Amino acid sequence: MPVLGAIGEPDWVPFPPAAARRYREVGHWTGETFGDFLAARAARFADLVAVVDGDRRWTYAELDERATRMAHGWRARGIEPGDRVVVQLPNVAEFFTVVFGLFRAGAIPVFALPAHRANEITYFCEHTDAVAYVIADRDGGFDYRTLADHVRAAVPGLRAVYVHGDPGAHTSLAEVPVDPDGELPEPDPGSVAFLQLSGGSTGVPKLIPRTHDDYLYSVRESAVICGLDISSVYLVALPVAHNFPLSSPGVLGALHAGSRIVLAPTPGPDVVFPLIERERVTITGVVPPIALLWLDAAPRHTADLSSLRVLQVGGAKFAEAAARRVRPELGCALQQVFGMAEGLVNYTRLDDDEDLVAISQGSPISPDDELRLVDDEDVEVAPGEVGHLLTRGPYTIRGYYRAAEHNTVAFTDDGFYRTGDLVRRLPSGHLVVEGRAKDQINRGGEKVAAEEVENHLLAHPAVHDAAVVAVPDPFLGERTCAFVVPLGTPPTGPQLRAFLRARGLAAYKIPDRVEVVPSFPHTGVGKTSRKDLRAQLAATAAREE
Ligand code: AMP
Ligand code: DBH
Repeated sequence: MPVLGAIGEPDWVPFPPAAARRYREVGHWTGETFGDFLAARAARFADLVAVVDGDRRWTYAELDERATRMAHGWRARGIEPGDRVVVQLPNVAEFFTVVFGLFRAGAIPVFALPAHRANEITYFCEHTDAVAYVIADRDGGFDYRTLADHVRAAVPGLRAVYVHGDPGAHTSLAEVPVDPDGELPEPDPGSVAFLQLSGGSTGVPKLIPRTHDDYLYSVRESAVICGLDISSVYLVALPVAHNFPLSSPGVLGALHAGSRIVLAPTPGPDVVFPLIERERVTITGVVPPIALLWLDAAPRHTADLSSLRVLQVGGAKFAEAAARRVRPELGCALQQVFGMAEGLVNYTRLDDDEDLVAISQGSPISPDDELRLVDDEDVEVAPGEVGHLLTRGPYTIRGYYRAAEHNTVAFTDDGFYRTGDLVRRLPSGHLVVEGRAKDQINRGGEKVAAEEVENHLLAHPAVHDAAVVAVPDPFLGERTCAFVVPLGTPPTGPQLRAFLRARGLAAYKIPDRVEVVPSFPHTGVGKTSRKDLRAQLAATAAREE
């Protein structure tokens, strides 16, 4: 049943009863909660190593015990079932004890990313009426306690800030765990387990309510699709709370399969490559800009990467030109992952042929994922044509958290989520992402897909990365601007244009403007932020006026 929030609207949109019944009947939803999930894994894999963080190695049994002590600690500190707690931790082992402790206390973690600042965190705390906020003292040169001071002053409802490390004026996380005393609550598996975030390409991220039942289904299936077992070692290079490293198959898939999780503090090759060698890592997942860094760093590194079997790349379109470099240059298979925190996740399969893996973003997890490819009028497009992707299924939300108004535009009346992605479907059922609807550039009526032009630019030997965005234009409506990060000697605009023409690109797709920059702005998880690139162009335009 919907839980009523302060504003009188239901907090979230549950699955319709008939759909929920069916997902249970066919066995997608098993009725397991996250608290039970960890207990079951610990019973099965007790003495195997679950988590490696620097020199610390926790077995499954130890992780389970620590989570239980943390759960009792949260209860002792007045955290009630259903309370929201904003968690913003770097890649440290405590992420697991905090989050599983909250699950077992019946509380609802809100998964912030380390890159979020006052604007986002204040919003998460206010919008969810969070009672507590969990941080690390410092990370990546940033002091989160100062951020917490700011957030506490702005959000009176926030009762406490728990700090991993030196707490300063706040409370030490190390003081929370206590010996078990009394019963822990038993949440309904059909209820909201946590709030995940959407990347928020415009404005602040939206909050995504995921249930125990729906999320654990996607985790179990992902572990199978990605071939995880007790011999697998999954390295977390992206921020662990992001949906991709959390669940596709991510750390939860690794726990499901009895695999070992290795936490990397940062994704750069100088940190990650030696870790891959030391821990004999078999699989990891990154966003395209990081994959490019690894590809370019591999030849000058001596670390032994031979244990790596699968490099997953997802979060944004991985250009075909880059995809084809993975096996020859890193010596492992590529798996493309096209997912969203709202639900639907697609994978190329480990036995797909190399061409399919290079050009497609995979096919859905579940036979019950319903996909519709439609035109601007919501009419289904012909097979093979590009359309807006709408989806509904056993692990895709039916509405954002406390967002009744926005939900009327983000979902269809019959519950399909409007992904905002433009895709086409190959006869094999694999999807090819052609871009986000709002990233398409409309140059006087001629549509330019940013990804297509970027793919051609990436083929130039002096181009490390490329991003094409729209610039407002009084005559054409929009023109194209190609931002380029050079590799070695920077190429010039005329050189790049000549290169694209030589590759047979249509004249209207040749970038009107080329900007060579040292690096791109990134989103919280490390995707190239086209929003920020557009903002940079707008700021320069304003200065020039
Ligand atoms: P979010 O809503 O923040 O979870 O981001 C999900 C969005 O990231 C998707 O709707 C896509 O636009 C994009 N995305 C994720 N994976 C891929 C991929 N492999 N290729 C292209 N776009 C992707
Ligand atoms: O970008 C994403 O949000 C994403 C990418 C790959 C995701 O949520 C996922 C896999 O689960």
